[in-house]
Amino acid sequence: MPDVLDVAIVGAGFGGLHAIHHLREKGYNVHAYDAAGDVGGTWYWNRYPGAVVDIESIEYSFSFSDEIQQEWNWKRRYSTRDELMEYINWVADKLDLRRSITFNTRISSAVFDEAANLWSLTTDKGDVIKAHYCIMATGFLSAPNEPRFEGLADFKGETYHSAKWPKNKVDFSGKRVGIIGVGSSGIQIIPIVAEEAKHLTVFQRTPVFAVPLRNGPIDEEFAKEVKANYPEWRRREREESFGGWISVNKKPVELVTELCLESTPEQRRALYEDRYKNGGLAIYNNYPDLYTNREANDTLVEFLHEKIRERIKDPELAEKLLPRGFPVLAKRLCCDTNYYEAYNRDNVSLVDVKANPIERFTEKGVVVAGVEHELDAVIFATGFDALTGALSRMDICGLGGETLKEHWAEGAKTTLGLMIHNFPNMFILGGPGSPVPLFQPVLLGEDQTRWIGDCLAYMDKHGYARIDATQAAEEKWVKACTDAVNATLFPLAQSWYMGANVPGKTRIGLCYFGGITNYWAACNSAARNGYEGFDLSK
Ligand code: NA7
Repeated sequence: MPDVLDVAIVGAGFGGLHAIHHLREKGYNVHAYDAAGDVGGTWYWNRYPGAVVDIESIEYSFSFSDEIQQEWNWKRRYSTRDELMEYINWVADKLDLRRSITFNTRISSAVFDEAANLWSLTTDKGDVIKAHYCIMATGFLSAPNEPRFEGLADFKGETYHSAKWPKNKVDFSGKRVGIIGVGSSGIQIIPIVAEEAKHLTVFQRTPVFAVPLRNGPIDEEFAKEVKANYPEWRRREREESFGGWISVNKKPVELVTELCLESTPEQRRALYEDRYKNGGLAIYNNYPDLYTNREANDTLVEFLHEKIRERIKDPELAEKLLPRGFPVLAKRLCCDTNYYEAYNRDNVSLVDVKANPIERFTEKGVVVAGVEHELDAVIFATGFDALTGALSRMDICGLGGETLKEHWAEGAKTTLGLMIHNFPNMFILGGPGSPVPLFQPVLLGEDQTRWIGDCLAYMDKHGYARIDATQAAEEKWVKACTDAVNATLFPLAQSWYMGANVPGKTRIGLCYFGGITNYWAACNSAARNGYEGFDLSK
């Protein structure tokens, strides 16, 4: 390896792997670092029982190589974590990516050397890596959220976090298990652990909207058809979709342009049933006013309440599981396999920790409302310090000694979700200010990397050594993000999209909610105009 890399990449998940390949192909000297023992990013760590992706396999996959798209055959309609890991490993081998990655190595700090225009990255082993550019492919759902519960250290039972699950199978049989958290991870874990544990106690703060995933073996005819038309599918995912996926009931669907409030109840019902029949995230492909108008949104709330009630035998319990008081889709929709049905079992009970938050842990269990729930094991499915956590937990220091923590003290700020003012030559994939939570992250990562690759080529061509987002451009982008989110119903929910799930985190629209087309129009226009909004210097 050279003394100074062209590009250091932090992270070897989907984004980092594609970045290695793309930039290597462009002739750059690239090396990536990952704290994990292997490729996979967040999928490497999220080994919890039931882990599965909520976007159809045929869409949640790399698009940059037709050879890869054609050669790989998906087994499941939605890939389990294990199948995704097989795929990611296969891609890494096929493209010989591992020679450009150092595993088991966490980057603990990154400091910009202003005189030399170089990033110095220090690893947890004390090694220092120097690079002209640095790409943070650190993932938007990778830094676990681990709430500090009083007395947790006294608890004598086992503890697990969904995002740091052990490699060996955990055996819950005969045990009294508690689970805190009913987001996507919790609702995937619950039905499986319920079958194994002696008793499962679910500590629920906010009930979620969950719809059936309807997973199963992939329909091979459908997969063949998509493969035969991949360029058009990918184009439409990128240009004519809500979230980067277009498959609904095995057909590529158009964006809905009619408004909910201008449709008849019968038309609405037909659309909702159609999306529900597909399962998974198809519901996002819906009336546009569901995202902006509470009255419209309520029609879908009502529809989903009805569907949830049908799945739970005890009507009183069903009421406790119904999400209320915030718009549907404003928090990430959850996709489940037998989640609500798990509550029909005798060995599953629900404890509301909204009205009465968890008081403390004891040696034996968890105390809520003065009642001690004795447990042998507790699963924390408490999510992530999303979008910012992976970066703000690293010591990153830019121009004039400013740290990223200082820069983001009042909330994350970026330009186009790609760069941060005062942190030159550092790019982010799927970071705050990007559309990542609302757009298929694999495709977004590919496209952002292409933008970065083009930018590096431009810098080389013109002899520039430093690129930094201007303060004005950053303020403009933060305003664009704020205006876009405020035009929607998203701020009405306490979600990780808004930074509301981590105590003490600034509540701000953490991503760009203005739509993928507008996002790329802004990024491409900046590039076309000689990287307008960025200071380039020699
Ligand atoms: P989520 O969706 O953020 O869910 C975390 C869950 O943990 C959620 O139910 C939280 O309740 C709950 N939580 C967090 N802290 C506490 C405390 N202190 N007490 C009780 N309950 C708590 O994370 P996931 O890992 O499930 O999913 C993240 C994304 O991964 C998902 O959106 C998909 O995109 C894939 P809350 O809702 O905050 O009241």
